[in-house]
Amino acid sequence: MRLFAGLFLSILTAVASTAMAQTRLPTPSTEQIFEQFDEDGDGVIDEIEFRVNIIRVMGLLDTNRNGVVDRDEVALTDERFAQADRNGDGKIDGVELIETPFLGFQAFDLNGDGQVTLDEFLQAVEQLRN
Ligand SMILES: [Ca+2]
Ligand SMILES: [Ca+2]
Ligand SMILES: [Ca+2]
Repeated sequence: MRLFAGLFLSILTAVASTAMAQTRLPTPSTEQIFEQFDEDGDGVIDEIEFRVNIIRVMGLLDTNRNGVVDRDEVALTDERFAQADRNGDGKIDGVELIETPFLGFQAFDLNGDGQVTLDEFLQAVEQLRN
């Protein structure tokens, strides 16, 4: 479970810094990140909202603005990076990021009903941190 924690925490940090810029709160909680993902504010994250935010986060990680996450743009071991970089071209593109097992929608929608609740989000993040 620890394999993608580095990538996920990079993403949380990236989302968090966006939230901080908007709200000036010192350290966004997981609940605040959930609210950031819940675009329409209906209290659940659907798959579209999830993907939109993962792609948005990818834009934040992509510091040299070449449209993909390069090896030096994310804190991952070689082994972890290789698992995310499925076609082995040394870059993580949007499709690869969305399909990364630990970052995919299915990893968060624990009961498989097509919506991620705050409880599910908190549980999934907790699992990533263990
Ligand atoms: Ca929503
Ligand atoms: Ca790739
Ligand atoms: Ca669910």
